[in-house]
Amino acid sequence: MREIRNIVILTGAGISAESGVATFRGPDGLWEGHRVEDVATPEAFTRDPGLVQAFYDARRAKLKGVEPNAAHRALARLDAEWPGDLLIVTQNVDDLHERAGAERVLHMHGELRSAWCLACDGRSRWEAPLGDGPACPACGAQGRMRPDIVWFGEMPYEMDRIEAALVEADLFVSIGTSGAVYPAAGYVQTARYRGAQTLEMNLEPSQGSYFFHESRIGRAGDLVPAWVEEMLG
Ligand code: BV8
Repeated sequence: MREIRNIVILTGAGISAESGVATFRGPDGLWEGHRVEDVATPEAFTRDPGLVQAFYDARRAKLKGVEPNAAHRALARLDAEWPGDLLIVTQNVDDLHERAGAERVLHMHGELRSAWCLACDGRSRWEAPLGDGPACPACGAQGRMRPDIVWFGEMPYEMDRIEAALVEADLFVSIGTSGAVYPAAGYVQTARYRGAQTLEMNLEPSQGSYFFHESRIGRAGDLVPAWVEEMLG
């Protein structure tokens, strides 16, 4: 087994579950009776912008009431102390990795705390609701802001940067994701094909469990700090 220098960590909703953030496909996975696939699409936004804005306004507001958990804090410690390359690629749109202190974080599906103006294409840090059609801080256009979130059918952010990190990875770790959504669910295969060791930590085997050399089943709050201890010990 080659020496581990470069690490890519993919995180999903399961890493934020113990912070009280709802996952997508578990028992708490519906929002007001809607499946994510039905509201997280450009078509839904065109058809019923008020519903989609309300979905994201509610989740953005909830961010103020949740805190990073032990798994976020452990990854932040690894980020700070790991001597080689490290990249946390998160599917999550919350800010809990950053609030735990992690710096090398890439939000491939966007962020709740960012708004995207369709008039000027500008992105702005955003805390308030978008449903009441606020003006864009950059261009002043009224009611043209959408959540800066990658919806189904839209291109995830920074795909080239992610692919480059996967190609160089000696270790690929997947934490708290069901492996249901592409292209993220295919990253383990890319990394493994290039010779990386692959580890998944999840409450249950993910849909891609077969592709991992090792699978640790349990809560991220327990498994991730123990794993970071192993890596830094
Ligand atoms: C795209 C933002 C074209 C919204 C989201 C085949 C190939 C390529 C694409 C497709 C394909 N087939 C279908 C597609 C299209 C589609 C797709 O994958 N559909 C699925 C439903 C089949 N993909 C897309 O549209 C993507 N774009 O393909 O563009 C393209 C393709 C390739 C190259 C270039 C261009 C865009 C997908 C992004 C959609 N947006 N989010 C929002 O957040 O509101 S996806 C949404 O699902 C979230 O981002 C979420 O992060 C993501 C994945 O869900 P998970 O994070 O895994 O959460 P989930 O609830 O499913 O699982 C949680 C897990 O945690 C569970 O396993 C549970 O057991 C575990 N857990 C729970 N508690 C704990 C725990 N684990 C540990 N500890 C705990 N305490």
